[in-house]
Amino acid sequence: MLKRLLLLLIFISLNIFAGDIQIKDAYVRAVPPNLQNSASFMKIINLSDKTIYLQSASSNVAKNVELHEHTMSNGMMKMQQVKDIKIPAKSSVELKPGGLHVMLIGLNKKLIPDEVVTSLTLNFSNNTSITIQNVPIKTVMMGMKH
Ligand SMILES: [Cu+2]
Repeated sequence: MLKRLLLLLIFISLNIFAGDIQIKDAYVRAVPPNLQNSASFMKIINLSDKTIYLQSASSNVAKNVELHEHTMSNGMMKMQQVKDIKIPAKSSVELKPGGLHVMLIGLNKKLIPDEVVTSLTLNFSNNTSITIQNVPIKTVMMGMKH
């Protein structure tokens, strides 16, 4: 098993630095209490000169966390799991409603606007794990269909 460098960082000013990776403006979508799933969005910046992949994620608010993308097929928005999310060298990727997202499946906490998800961990291919604490929960109007 690969040894992962676990970095616990306090979420100050919505920006997190962990060596080669910067996470910006992370948030989780608020959902009505009857919904089992939600998603998290953010901007991931790769400051290094090597390609880095986001490979998996986990959170204390969901049983399973998957990496997903949305695609259009026959005019319908469809969602599917992806193996990883590529962040090219010296570049960034935006996870946003209607696009790539971190899918939270089997919620064990109500996701109420203006509250926070206390912990969301992202595992990257360069053996770095970043735990974002106190991720804000926000109302997102678009892309509710899952
Ligand atoms: Cu999804």
